[in-house]
Amino acid sequence: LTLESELALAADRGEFELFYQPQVRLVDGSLLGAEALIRWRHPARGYVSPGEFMPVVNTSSLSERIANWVMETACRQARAWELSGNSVRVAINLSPSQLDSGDLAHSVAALLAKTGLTPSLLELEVTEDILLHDESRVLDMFERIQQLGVRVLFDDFGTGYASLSYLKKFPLDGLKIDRSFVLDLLADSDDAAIVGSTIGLSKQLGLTVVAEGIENRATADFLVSMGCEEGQGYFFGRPMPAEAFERQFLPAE
Ligand code: G
Ligand code: G
Ligand code: MN
Ligand code: NA
Repeated sequence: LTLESELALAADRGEFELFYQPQVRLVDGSLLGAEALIRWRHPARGYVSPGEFMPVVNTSSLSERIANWVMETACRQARAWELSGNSVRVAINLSPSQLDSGDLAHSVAALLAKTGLTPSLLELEVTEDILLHDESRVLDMFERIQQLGVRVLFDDFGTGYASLSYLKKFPLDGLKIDRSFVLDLLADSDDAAIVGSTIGLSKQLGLTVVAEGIENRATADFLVSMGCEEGQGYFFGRPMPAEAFERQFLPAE
């Protein structure tokens, strides 16, 4: 069996799950939202991480099917949390296929209508590679997505293709500072310079800035001292199943 046909079977059998990692307000650790991250619950191997299978998914005919499943599952979860009185923003990672095939703005609008989710509780994370696609089409699509009230953030900011001029052109609500700049922030003065400048730039442009890869209190404090308000990382919580996320982060009813 090739990995691709194994993945098709896994999809048929419902072996994919979304894990949720908390995103918090750095000053007090209060919950703002969650990033949805796919896992494959393999019957023999246990949880398989997306790094091992998403590259295959993304270049196969399964890509659109799994991307749609991720988007729908995340929206349903966010809506369930909203109905229980918790406004948890849920962020999903877009797959390259979602930019090429069909009209993403239309699918997002349909999904919001179907689930009843408040649009501002949905966030789309896009990597800078998005800009390698047909530019005017992508810009138009994201303008319509943003007009729906859905938030759009650049993921892994600083590691990809974008030049700063795209920050002017692209309809954007925020930037996620890649964890490669954050993990060693306290020891590496180059990282500190890059992170500090990115925070300043974001603020000047009126963008939200979210730091990823925060693994300890001292890093969180340093980010706060540089003016970063939002963050995510193992210090606040690892990606976890929805039920564990609820137990740990949402008040009991
Ligand atoms: O969860 P983890 O750190 O192992 O994720 C590894 C990579 O897989 C990250 O770059 C993340 O953005 C990506 N990834 C996780 N879940 C999804 C998903 O649902 N869709 C897409 N396209 N990528 C995902
Ligand atoms: O590419 P993207 O930013 O979507 O990837 C998210 C990935 O980052 C997830 O696979 C998640 O497991 C990982 N991650 C989240 N927080 C931390 C952290 O504090 N440290 C490290 N090393 N990885 C993290
Ligand atoms: Mn991400
Ligand atoms: Na990242």
